[in-house]
Amino acid sequence: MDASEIVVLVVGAAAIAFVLWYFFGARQAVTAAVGQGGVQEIKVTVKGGYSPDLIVVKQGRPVRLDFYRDETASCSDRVIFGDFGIARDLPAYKTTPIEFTPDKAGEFTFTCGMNMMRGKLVVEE
Ligand SMILES: [Cu+2]
Repeated sequence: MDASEIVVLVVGAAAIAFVLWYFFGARQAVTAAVGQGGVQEIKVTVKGGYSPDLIVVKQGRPVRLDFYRDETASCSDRVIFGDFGIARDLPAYKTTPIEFTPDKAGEFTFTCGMNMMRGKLVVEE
């Protein structure tokens, strides 16, 4: 094996590591903080995506997701929780609270109106 082959191997391994990190490591699960009255509260920033995009809550307790939309791009002007029958407009540079009580456990995707931006709500029993 000469030097150029070693370089190719190292660069290849680094590229694979980057791809794994990008798709599997970048997501950070955020567990809702329980505020007054036992409401599980999470702030979500909407800017080219949802941050955080993986939210963990407990089943059967009220949840409040405060969506702050930090952009005017029309893609994100609506957020949809299809499994919970929720669709809400998100005005730009405003916080829109979405309140509901998850009555079922599981993993539920929430999306923008075009199904392009995605996040996941994990409801634990
Ligand atoms: Cu969109």
